[in-house]
Amino acid sequence: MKIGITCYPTYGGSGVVATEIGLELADRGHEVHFISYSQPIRLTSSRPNVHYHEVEVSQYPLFEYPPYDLALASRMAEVADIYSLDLLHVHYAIPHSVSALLARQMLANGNNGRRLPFVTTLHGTDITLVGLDRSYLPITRFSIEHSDGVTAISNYLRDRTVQEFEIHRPIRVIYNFVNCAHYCRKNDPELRGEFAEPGERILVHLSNFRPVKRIPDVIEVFDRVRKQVPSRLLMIGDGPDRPAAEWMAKRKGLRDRVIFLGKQDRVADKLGIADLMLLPSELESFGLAALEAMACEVPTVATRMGGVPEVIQHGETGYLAHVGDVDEMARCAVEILSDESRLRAMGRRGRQVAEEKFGASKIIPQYESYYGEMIEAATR
Ligand code: GMT
Repeated sequence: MKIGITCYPTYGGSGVVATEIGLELADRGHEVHFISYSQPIRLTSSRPNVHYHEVEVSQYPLFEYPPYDLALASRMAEVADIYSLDLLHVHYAIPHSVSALLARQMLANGNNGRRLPFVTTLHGTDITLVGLDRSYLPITRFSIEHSDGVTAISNYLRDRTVQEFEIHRPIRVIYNFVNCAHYCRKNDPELRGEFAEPGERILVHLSNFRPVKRIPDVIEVFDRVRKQVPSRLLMIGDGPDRPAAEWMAKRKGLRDRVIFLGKQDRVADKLGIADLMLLPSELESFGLAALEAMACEVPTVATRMGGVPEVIQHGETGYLAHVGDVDEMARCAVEILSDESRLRAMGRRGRQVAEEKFGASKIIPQYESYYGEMIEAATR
């Protein structure tokens, strides 16, 4: 198949998932065309079957808000026409789904009029935050209703979309996935030694540091843990709440113990040497960071919110607590970090679940068959 993929190319779960899907499809022999305003971050080297088309957005004094969604629609239609794409797959409804809708219409009205089906994958904040903003709700709802196919990354997100947007069309749940060959335990004392002394535990947090991630809770939990377990905290990622977290860590005397790494290209290396992941989010529709940690045999202490319980089994592959209950999260963290054999057993179980339920070889064929259905329906 020839597939066009559009996503937010910067750091963030939906862009990561979109890029990884593209790379997996390309490895399976499909032709993949990324269409976006910059190169997706995990698309680091040139690969067979992978193409990238940049969307140029012109700046004119008249455009206080340059119309990216229109430039994207034009580019999608152009690329689809020139490279004879079979389907567009857009990640994050706003505005990608609307642009795809326009591109489909443009192609249908062109010289060799044809239907270019498109699939919208809902990731979370496009529904739970942005999509529910009154100014975006009607157009988001419209583009979901008029997509050829819609997928959601968890049952939680599908149900919430149906309920809050009053959607009457089917939405297929296809879980996020992890490449278990790439995400795995790294028994590398040298790399560990870059961040911690022998005998110290390594805790890790990975996110875009937005308020929904409750970054201050990460620091609060760690502050309690390190009083009982010698440890360090790696903070991977960047975003608006990073400065407040840095300030908080300094104020609590944790400057040497909390290491802010910023945005990282080689996330798997850092997760692979960690002992425990902290994910105290207000809401996660899935929690990709927890899945990547699981593949690296790293259990997660997370909040029991959204789609997280579909990923983490409490007491088996991690721990789930109420939002804001930093004492409980710290208690769970200390308990597991103090019991080496249980920590490793929980890590191994997490790896097994990651492989069996969320491995690329389980999930990618679900997308392939869904694309096939949509392409077939469009040619009928
Ligand atoms: O909140 C983020 O991390 C960003 C956002 C995105 O679209 O980039 O993440 C959402 O999609 C991820 C990938 O599917 C999911 O793992 C996250 O749970 C989801 N975030 C929320 O629901 C808050």
